[in-house]
Amino acid sequence: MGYQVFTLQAATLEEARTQARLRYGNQVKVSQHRDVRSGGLFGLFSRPAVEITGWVLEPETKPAPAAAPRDLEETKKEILTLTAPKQDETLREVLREVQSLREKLDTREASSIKKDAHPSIGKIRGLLYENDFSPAYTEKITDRIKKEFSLEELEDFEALQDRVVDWIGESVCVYDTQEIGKSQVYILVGPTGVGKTTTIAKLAARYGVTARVCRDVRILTIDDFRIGAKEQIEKYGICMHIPVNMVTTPQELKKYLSLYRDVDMIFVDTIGKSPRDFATLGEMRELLDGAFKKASVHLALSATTKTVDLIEIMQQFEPFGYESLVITKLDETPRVGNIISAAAHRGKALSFVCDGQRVPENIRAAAVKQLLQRLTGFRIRAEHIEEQFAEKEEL
Ligand SMILES: Nc1nc2c(ncn2[C@@H]2O[C@H](COP(=O)(O)OP(=O)(O)OP(=O)(O)O)[C@@H](O)[C@H]2O)c(=O)[nH]1
Ligand SMILES: [Mg+2]
Repeated sequence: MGYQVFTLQAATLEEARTQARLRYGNQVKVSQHRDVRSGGLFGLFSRPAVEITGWVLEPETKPAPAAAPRDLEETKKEILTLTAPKQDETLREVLREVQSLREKLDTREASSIKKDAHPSIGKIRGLLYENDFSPAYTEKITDRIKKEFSLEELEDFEALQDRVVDWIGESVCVYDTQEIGKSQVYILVGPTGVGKTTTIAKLAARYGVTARVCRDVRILTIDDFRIGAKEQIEKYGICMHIPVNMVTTPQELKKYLSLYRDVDMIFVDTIGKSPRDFATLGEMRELLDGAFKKASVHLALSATTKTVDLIEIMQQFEPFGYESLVITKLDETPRVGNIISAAAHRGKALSFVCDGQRVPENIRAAAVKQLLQRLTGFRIRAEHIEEQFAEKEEL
């Protein structure tokens, strides 16, 4: 931006300013003025006048006129033309990706639906149901089949069911019964009538009478609630020559634990109460607390109990901190799916299974292969199972 300097004369200062404004615009600046004489000839007949000198900003170079709407449109088009191929390519790529994902999902869904409806899976579901496995356990197995087996592989039902039997076996956790001999006190808790007293008698005999190396054992019972309970366990004690004592208070329990401190093992039979009877459970827990430091607690469950009830019982007895499950009355049912499902659901290990009323015979350490052999409808390959789930010999 520049300046234009001007000089002009007029009769008066005011007139000179007006002329300047008229000629150069309102922005005109007058920097100085002086009195002069104007007109005349050789200095004669001249009139007094005023001369002003000033400056004015030179008009700016006008900006280019705004692009006409048409021009703008054209520019836009030009830009779009320049970038469009790139955008198109990216978009096409994204669309291709989406399409391929959708196809994959469709194929997977279709394959999952096809697998779900596959007769082999239907048959496995039927077999699991027949064996009393819980719906949740069955779902886990079928989900795993769908994940690990192709549609073609599902055609080979024998191979499929062999794998399922292996999976069932793998889901069973066996308690190391060698642990039992390590703690001096063995406490068996559980709901009413499941066979706690009978099992305590069987275990006392197993460790104190029939073992290769017999231990010095005692039986304590805290069941003074049920009529005949004391007599029942005393009878077993007399037959097996194992002393039986009844305790009703924590002090009494302490007294016996102190009295029997040199004894190898003390088996404690507990009161059979419904797991819903929290008050009694609480009292019993208090009573047992004195023994807990050197005791291991185990939960007796009947194989004839429904899966949901088994799970609830396991939950209710959790405050006792039981280490394993003792399954009784296995002789009363051919099905083991409920036990396997419930134990797997709560992540509990099985220590012993009882399959009859006879003391001391009807008890053995839990073994995966024995449970699998009880599965009905499945092809059980004895040799393979023996190999796959070989348990160590105990005692
Ligand atoms: N068939 C079968 N019966 C059993 C087994 N274990 C125990 N019984 C029977 O189940 C019934 C109850 O057994 P108990 O040992 O008294 O059961 P409990 O859990 O001590 O019962 P409460 O003390 O009343 O809670 C008895 O008739 C036992 O002979 C078993 O493994 N199989
Ligand atoms: Mg009892």
